[in-house]
Amino acid sequence: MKTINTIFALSSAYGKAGVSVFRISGESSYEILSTLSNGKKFQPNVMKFTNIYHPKTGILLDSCMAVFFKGPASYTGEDTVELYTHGSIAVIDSIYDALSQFKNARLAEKGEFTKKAFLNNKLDLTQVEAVADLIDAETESQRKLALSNTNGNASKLYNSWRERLVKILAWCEASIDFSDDEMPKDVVQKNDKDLQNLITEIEKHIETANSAQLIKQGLKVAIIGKPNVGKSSIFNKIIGENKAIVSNIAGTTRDIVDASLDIDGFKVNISDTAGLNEKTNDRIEKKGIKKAIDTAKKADIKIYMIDGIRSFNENMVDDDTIVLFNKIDKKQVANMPKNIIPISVKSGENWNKFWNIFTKKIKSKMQNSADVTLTQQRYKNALNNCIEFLRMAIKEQEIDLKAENLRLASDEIGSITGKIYFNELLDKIFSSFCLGK
Ligand SMILES: Nc1nc2c(ncn2[C@@H]2O[C@H](COP(=O)(O)OP(=O)(O)O)[C@@H](O)[C@H]2O)c(=O)[nH]1
Ligand SMILES: [Mg+2]
Repeated sequence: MKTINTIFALSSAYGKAGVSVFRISGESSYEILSTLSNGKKFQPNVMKFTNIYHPKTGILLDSCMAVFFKGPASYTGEDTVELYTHGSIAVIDSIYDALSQFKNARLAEKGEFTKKAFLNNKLDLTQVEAVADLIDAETESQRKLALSNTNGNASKLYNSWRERLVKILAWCEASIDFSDDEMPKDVVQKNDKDLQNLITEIEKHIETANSAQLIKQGLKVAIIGKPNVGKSSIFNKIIGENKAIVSNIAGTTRDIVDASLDIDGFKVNISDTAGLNEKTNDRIEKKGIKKAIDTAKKADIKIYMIDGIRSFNENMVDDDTIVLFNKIDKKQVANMPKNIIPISVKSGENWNKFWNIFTKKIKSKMQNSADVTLTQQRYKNALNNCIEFLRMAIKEQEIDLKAENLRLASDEIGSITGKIYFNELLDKIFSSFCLGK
């Protein structure tokens, strides 16, 4: 049986919209477009207005714009058609029905268009994963991070490392075949030095892995302090809605209240916590306090709030803590310590001062997202393995074992871009895609 390799899917979201986009990719895509449009002719890359008719009943389904891309000059590398229809559920359903009539085409699997692009060498795996990240991007920094790798920044870096390794490997293999007199002097020492330099570069690169995690998953901010100081009030003010209950009854906030928001293009996960009330005997409140302490430990930035100097606890403060003295509309404090910002959440006094310090701290935690290429945990694992093999290669005296370790090291880097790939890995990567991409 011949496998059907022409695929189709709705590439935009299913639902009511101005326009919906269908993609068809594979050798039969032009023929399908021609049939749907009653024999109209299409030039590659030229968008044309056309009516679309049902291939069985001949009923007019929609008037739309259509474009044909001749492979390999297309996203997938194959002949591809895109239809820009009216974005109505009825139109979408009718076009799905029309496309299903063709025996030489089938519905695409998740991520299959991008998988074709990978298999046809239009994209490598770092670009494929960046496409998925770009589709998921919610903030400006996530967009920049993903776009940088979509454009091949990770590919360039990892390919250049792999090429360096392959060159050294070539020297090793040459010295297996040739006698010492035929080889340039000091070649082994020079190569070992190059390998050591590469290890240092890779190690430095691995240090940026946390930046990508912070950009993708969001920076964690915890608001902590004694009961009734105004933690829930500032939490609500930061997120711009009344999500946490504010009251003058101590112990009102007992569980963690979380919210995610976009601050100056960065994803920030902020948590309001239960007041740290050492005196309580309430079992539930005690549990809440334990959770508050755990949340503070995991936070990248802490906002520690007080409303009296006497209750100020130095031990709560580290480099990542912003200390706020709240309620200055009620009481002013003379000789406020320098590292404490006086504020009134209620009246808004000094709000801008706090906000500037807060956003500066957020930015200082984030590397420029366009410079980070280590965006996936699997790159980090592969690079750590690569370093192990490089260390073994340097130590190894036997030249053929040295070569073998270099080969393994270069395969680890190759697995990042997909120069060496395994079906399992591909299935895992493409299964996270949406339909039509
Ligand atoms: N005067 C004054 N009262 C405030 C201010 N911020 C919060 N409060 C009040 O302090 C009480 C406790 O606030 P809340 O946000 O629930 O404190 P939390 O227990 O730390 O979460 C409430 O009655 C708030 O209205 C402020 O800046 N000035
Ligand atoms: Mg509270």
